[in-house]
Amino acid sequence: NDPPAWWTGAVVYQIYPRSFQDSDGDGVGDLRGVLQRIDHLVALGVDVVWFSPIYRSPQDDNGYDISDYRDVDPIFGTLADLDEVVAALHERGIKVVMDLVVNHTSDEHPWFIESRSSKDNPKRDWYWWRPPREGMEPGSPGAESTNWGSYFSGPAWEFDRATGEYYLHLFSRKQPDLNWENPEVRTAIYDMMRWWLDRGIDGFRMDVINLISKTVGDDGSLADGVGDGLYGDNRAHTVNGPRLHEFLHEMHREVFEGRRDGLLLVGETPGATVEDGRLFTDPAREELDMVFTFEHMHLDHGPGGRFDLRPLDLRALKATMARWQAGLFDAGWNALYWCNHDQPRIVSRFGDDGAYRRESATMLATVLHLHRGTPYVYQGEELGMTDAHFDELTDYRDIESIRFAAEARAHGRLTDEQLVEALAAGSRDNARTPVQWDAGPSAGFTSGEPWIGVNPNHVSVNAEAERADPASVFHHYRRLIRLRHEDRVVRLGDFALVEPEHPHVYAFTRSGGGPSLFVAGNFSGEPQQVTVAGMNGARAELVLGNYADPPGLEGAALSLRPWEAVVLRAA
Ligand code: TEU
Repeated sequence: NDPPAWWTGAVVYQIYPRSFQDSDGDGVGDLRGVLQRIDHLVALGVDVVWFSPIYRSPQDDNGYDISDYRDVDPIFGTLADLDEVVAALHERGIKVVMDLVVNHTSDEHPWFIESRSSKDNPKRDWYWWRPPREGMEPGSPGAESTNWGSYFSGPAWEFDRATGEYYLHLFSRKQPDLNWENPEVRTAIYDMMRWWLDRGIDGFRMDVINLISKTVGDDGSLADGVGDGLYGDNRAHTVNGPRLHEFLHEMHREVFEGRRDGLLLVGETPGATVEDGRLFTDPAREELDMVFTFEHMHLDHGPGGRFDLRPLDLRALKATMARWQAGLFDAGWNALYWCNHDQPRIVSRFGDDGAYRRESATMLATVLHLHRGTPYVYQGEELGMTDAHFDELTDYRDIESIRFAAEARAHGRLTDEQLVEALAAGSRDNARTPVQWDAGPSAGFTSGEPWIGVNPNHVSVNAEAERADPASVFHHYRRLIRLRHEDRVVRLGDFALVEPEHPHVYAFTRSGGGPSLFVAGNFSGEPQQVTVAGMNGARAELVLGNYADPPGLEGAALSLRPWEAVVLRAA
């Protein structure tokens, strides 16, 4: 990037509005609640806010099922409220990125209501409709036109009795997939995107954007996935489909041409490899600025995926992150994250949310934020918020978790006890408990009955307490963000792992464009040793640590306490 794009030195904060701050006592967060908390964002020092969807929606998948792209859902407020929030953030130099969910709509979107009304409706081909498989009883298991499974359990096809055909939904049955092969669909989406840019927003986070191109035969046929079981797999046929880059480049031309500067375009790309990442983010290709990879978020998945978490092998994490650092170094850019609304809280997942919550949360933050890329902070991550640790199935709200539990019970795969354990480790609801603002009732999130349980540890883990404690997770994130703003090496320096085979220490250097940095994080509750590289350890300056006193440094030999993080700068 020459000169480097503005987002190479930016930090993005993700707000999941329904769990951020409630202003009207209905127990669900809303836009006027965001206005109450802008000082928190300013104190943290973030440059961009990304809002998870606030559009009109039946809320089947908490807003990722949109029924009107050009209106705000009443539970979040009004378009006027949104304009006020955007203006308030812009006044403070904070950009606003909206969530773009265009792989699918809600089944209550007028487009789908028309499409399903009859086989010859002009919008029939705006979605994926297919007759039952030859010779199969309509509506019976296996009659679907492919064996594709939904990401939310069960088949990816729903039988529509009125017209005797199935429609495709990679997610819930209330989220029918749009047919991007149809130019009318693409035109309608580009119109909507321009409408949002005209309202002054600063970019988009594009939901599962690499699923929009499906592999279709000349005769319109879709092929079975290669996974086993009745509803085998859809990833083989819906990830990075044949026209994906064509569509993204067309979108870039139709929507962003001539208004590109100052925007942030980040794609959510499950299943993308580093090579895909280069194709998406090489500026010369005019597609996206950066993408969220999932590779590092699947390293602790057993065969059962997110509900079958295993201990993390740190060497695998280091290798994956280093591959993405190297792969996008000379062309493209990394989005850096541990947390979002779909992932368990990182301090519970890769750290220690008990005795060493503060140390492990700040260590994890230091390691991530010192990589080359744009860091994303998910609401509450800056407080070291932990998983929910729910102990009842009725505590859960997320459709993915609820359907997983229903399927697992229906097939007797897991006992209820095993199910509670699986969800407690892997459910997306771990990230969706209300932000913990203070030690008061409902953690200051709502004066009403919260839509989902508030974590009882809010009495000690909360923004008010952390703002008052200079050693808190909050202030550590604030220092990391300031360091990125101030130090060009953090922003653009080369990345190189140190002691890649060390099973418990994540160490690396950043160099070029200024004094080199050496970063080390102890991913264990035991003392560890590592050798300082890239500088004379004895003369290095301690830029940032997460213990009150400096680490043990004898020459180049660095001793790390449990979950200790250290950033050294060459003299
Ligand atoms: O997530 C897509 C996605 O990859 C995750 O849902 C993941 O595949 C799933 O949790 C399986 O473990 C995006 C949004 O971030 C998510 O909240 C939506 O539910 C989904 O798309 C559909 O819009």
